[in-house]
Amino acid sequence: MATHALDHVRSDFDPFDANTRRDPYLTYQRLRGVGPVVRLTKYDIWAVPRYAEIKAVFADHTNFSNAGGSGVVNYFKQAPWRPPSIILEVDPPMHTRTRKVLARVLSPGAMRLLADEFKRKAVTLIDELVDKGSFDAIRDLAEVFPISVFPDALGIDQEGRENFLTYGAMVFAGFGPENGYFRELMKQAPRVLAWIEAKCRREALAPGSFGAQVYEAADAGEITLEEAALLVRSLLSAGLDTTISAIGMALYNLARHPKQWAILAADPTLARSAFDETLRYDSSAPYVFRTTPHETEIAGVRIGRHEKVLLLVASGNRDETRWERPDELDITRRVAGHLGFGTGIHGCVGQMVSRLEAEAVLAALAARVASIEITGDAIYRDSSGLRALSSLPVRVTTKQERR
Ligand code: OVM
Repeated sequence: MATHALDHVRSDFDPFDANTRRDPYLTYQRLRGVGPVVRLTKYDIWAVPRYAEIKAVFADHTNFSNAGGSGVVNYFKQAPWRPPSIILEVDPPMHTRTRKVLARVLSPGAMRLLADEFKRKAVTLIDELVDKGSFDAIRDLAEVFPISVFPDALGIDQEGRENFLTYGAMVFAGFGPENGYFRELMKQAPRVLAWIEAKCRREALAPGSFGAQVYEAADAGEITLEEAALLVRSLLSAGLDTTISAIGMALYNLARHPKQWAILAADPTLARSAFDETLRYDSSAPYVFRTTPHETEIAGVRIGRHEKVLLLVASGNRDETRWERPDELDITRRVAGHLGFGTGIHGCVGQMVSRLEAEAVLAALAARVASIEITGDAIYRDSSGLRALSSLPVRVTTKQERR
């Protein structure tokens, strides 16, 4: 074999470029083909495209830290745009303490208390839309349903709820390089950050809500009052834009695959696994970073200290060595083990809320709708941190019409 000066492969692939993001899967496939870790020359970062190494890095928080920031900005070298998250952007032992609090607030028992309300609200909204026949699956559904349930569960009042969305957009745009989209959003920062701070205060949170329960953990001495406010901020950061994007992408991918929709319509109890399969097939949170606190290695390739490592989750979810027919959407497959919520100690703590919301929407729609026709352009949102649509015009045919 020839000897190479480099023990790794380089690529000029730009994961944050708007055009690349529209259809990244062929590029992901090529990256998986060239090596377990690839140097992305445009940003001087490492990218990990295969399932096995992504999973291994997720499992190794000592060599791959979250304290360096979950986006492209390297907090070991550069100041973050906001005080770091005390659950996402920290390592153990701090993380162990804060995670325990949110894991309890968002536990299966908490989900059982919300399930009926989520289902009832989904049926009401879906009935309205299905009666119209034509609607925008993003603006009228994916963006409407989470806003109708999550802020209430969190415990904030009606005032200024639109700021919730703008803040989520800032957080996820802040994952990528500082671009025009991020700068434009940040013009609203003074107003939005003041609103966020106000909504994280104890007085702003309804009794019994997720937010109030975080403060109860402070009363019990598990966390400080300052930490309680920051954990509520995490719920405000990660609780809405994420589910909107995921539900939107689920609707888009099911609409694009009429046979899969027909399977779901025939058996709406498949809604939950259908949602997970869409998260595998077309992950709405397509990547996340780790940062090396010291020199380490990935699959034998030396990685220096304070390097950013981009985990291409959406690529691992299409890895042909892990999945049969990876490029096929198949809502009946065994999809457990997909990386769409991450995995390991930082695996999405709110994933059960997300599944509850998506299941409510998809099951209600599948109960009434025999087929979905896309009637206009699917428009992608210009966020570099999330894969999401801003518009998807559809027309639905009900089971009654079909008969
Ligand atoms: C947080 C946070 C923000 C964005 C995403 C996220 C995916 C967490 O502030 O804790 O998880």
